[in-house]
Amino acid sequence: MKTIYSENHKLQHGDFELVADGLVPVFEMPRRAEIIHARVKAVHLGEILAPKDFGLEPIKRIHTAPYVQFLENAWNEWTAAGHAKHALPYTWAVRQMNQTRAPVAIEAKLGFYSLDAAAPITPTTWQAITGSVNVALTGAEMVKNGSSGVFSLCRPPGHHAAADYMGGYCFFNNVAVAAQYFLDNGAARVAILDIDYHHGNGTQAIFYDRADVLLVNLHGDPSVEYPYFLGYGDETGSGAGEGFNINYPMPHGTSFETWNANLELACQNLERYAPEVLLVSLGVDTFKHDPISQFLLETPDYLKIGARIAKLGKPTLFVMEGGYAVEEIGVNAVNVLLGFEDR
Ligand code: OKP
Ligand code: ZN
Repeated sequence: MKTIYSENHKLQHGDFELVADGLVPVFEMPRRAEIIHARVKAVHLGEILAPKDFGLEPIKRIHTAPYVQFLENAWNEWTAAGHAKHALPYTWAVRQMNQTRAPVAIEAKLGFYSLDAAAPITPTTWQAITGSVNVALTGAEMVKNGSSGVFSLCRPPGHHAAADYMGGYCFFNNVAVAAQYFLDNGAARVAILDIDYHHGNGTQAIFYDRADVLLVNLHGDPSVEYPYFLGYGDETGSGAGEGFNINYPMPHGTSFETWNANLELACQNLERYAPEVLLVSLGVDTFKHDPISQFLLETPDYLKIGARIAKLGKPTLFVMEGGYAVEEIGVNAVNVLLGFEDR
């Protein structure tokens, strides 16, 4: 299997994120992708290719123009306003606040275009996030042209980002942009399987009322787990999209046995939908030693996951999402790909 990788991911390196006990060093760090990259090489997974530049048009098929413009200009506006540290939001447009009139001040825009304070904007965030989308799109183009499986080693991740908000380390929704790319290039039925520990709220929000993308999500129960406000089992889609969103929330402490039973149900739903192409939001923060997560999967389990996905028999694009047990992230992520290839 070929891997798409860009060194540009290193241009996203936040200092701090806000957790219950205050500011701590970021979990979503460049070393994550470096370890995965090293593992891809160590097992000779296949050729490693640099991404092509697809420009902003495919991004704007998913994200609103004002949001894209906000991200492009945020750092300049932030420094022009006299700030020097990484930009983080601190005021949000909740419920009865005006959620349609974009504010002018950059400090306000940060809150208007975010769900939390876990997506720091740095001087080089823009290059990193456009690079990450290009990694996803380059993989998508190869799958479109006949590859049976490609690994887009995206960083930063994307599945918490919606059409017009960032959050949870995510800015552009790489997997959603790639899914739309397939639809815009001849596919009529696309499926996304999100196996990251956290619910992919951004991907769900983007496709919720659409029947051309089936989204299946396995994740921590949102009543007790980030992103908290989306990801329940009764969220099944709306309008034309009714039935095309399937959530499998699971409690803290979920074992592989239970998780895998839900993967089986997820795969049966994917088989019924019979997509032309499958995208996998590949997070390995389901690992039992993940520092911010509460499932109990072990390293060999990831081989079995890859093998089950391969059994679906669809051209498959793997898009990297989360995983914060940094030393083990390479073995765990690449095990999914090795399992897919029956190695
Ligand atoms: C991104 B992905 C933990 C705080 C959690 C954000 C988590 C984002 C996860 N103490 N904050 O889905 O892996
Ligand atoms: Zn996650």
